[in-house]
Amino acid sequence: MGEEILDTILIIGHRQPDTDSIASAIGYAAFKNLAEPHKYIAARCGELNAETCFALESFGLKAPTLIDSVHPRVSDLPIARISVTQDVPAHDVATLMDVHDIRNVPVTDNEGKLIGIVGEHGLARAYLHQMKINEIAFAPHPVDTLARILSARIIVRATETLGGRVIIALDTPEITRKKLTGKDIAVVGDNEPVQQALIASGIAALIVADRAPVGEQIIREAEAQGVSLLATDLDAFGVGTMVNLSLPARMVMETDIPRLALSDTSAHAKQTVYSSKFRSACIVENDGTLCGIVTRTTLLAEVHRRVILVDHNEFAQAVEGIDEAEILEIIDHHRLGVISTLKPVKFLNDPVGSTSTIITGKYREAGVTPSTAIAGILLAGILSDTLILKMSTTTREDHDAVAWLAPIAGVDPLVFGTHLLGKGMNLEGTTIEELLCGTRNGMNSQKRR
Ligand SMILES: [Mn+2]
Repeated sequence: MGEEILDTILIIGHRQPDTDSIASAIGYAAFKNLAEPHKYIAARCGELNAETCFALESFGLKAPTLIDSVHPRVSDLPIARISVTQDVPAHDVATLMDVHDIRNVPVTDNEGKLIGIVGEHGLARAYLHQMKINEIAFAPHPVDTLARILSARIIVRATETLGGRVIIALDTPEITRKKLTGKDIAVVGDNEPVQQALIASGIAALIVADRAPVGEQIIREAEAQGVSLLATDLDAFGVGTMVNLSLPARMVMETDIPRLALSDTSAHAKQTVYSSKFRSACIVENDGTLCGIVTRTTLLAEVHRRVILVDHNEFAQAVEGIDEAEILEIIDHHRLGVISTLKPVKFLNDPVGSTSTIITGKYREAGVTPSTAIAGILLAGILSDTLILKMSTTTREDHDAVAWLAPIAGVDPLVFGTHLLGKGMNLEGTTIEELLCGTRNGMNSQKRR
């Protein structure tokens, strides 16, 4: 599933794929990708037979992606790509929730791996616990983050990061000084002697609150002592509140996260989201990297996988989940079956010997020469379906297509075709006459689509 990316369109043949259905899927995906690179993915909904394996190997091609269903998946949903890294202050997480009108924000480590989720409940609970702590502390953050949260000016920047207890200087300078260490942050008002005493005691930072003026002398002393100096209009209580709201996301997140993979079906996503207390789920890659989040709102979107069907036009032969998919095109050479589609569809049905013949026609009409490998696999598709141009269904177009493809593929159609059919029937050593006359066991019973 790794190569499947968002917004891709699958080109897929019938169940129990034969060489024509694999060849036409590969050939048409390559053709469509000429105009829109990587948008089309050749797919199959069954195991390859020996003949097809031989054809792919002959031209160095990979088997198309195996798809078990085309039910809508998580990767088809409109995923919200909002997240924060673990050190982002809760204050910013709350702002993000408010701005984007979301209730949960995924949290990642610095490598982008999912480690938690901050929800409204988690925030509320973290702060209920916080109320019991009688000391306010500021988890290490950049000085700029503190300044932003407090709407403060940085007057002296002594370090880049701050983290420590936050003490509001209510006591006399002597008592306050005893409480402080070199990591701490003190909050003070319009009281220059206290400001001076605090700076002299060698704290990490001084916040002058409540619009108090900051004198020249104080600035010089802060610079000399290596104490960061900030000034804010907030009062001491406001500073305390905002510092409290600056707990890093990792301290307020919850870790029992409902997880989904991009390849999960949207039905499974619904189940996960509705049964989760978060009413959402995080989407992660195999290595734990966060892709995004799905919520109940996300799930309201009606999504369909987009597919192009080749070499069949009946429900019974189509991949599982086709009734939920959006069929964009059908290219086929069989009699009409009964498939109904959600929307109008490009339908190309031409009673030629193989779907690969029709795909070859697409290249020729566009004046595009396929690569050696694509020419080879299309040739294999035609030779397989027409039993080397001998089936009663063989048309002029099939002959033309073979004559055009063979030199590009660099093979002799008769020699290659004999090998190919031989592989399919496990008839190594059979002569071409035997093959074509169908004198060997099982030949005529093999159904050719
Ligand atoms: Mn066919």
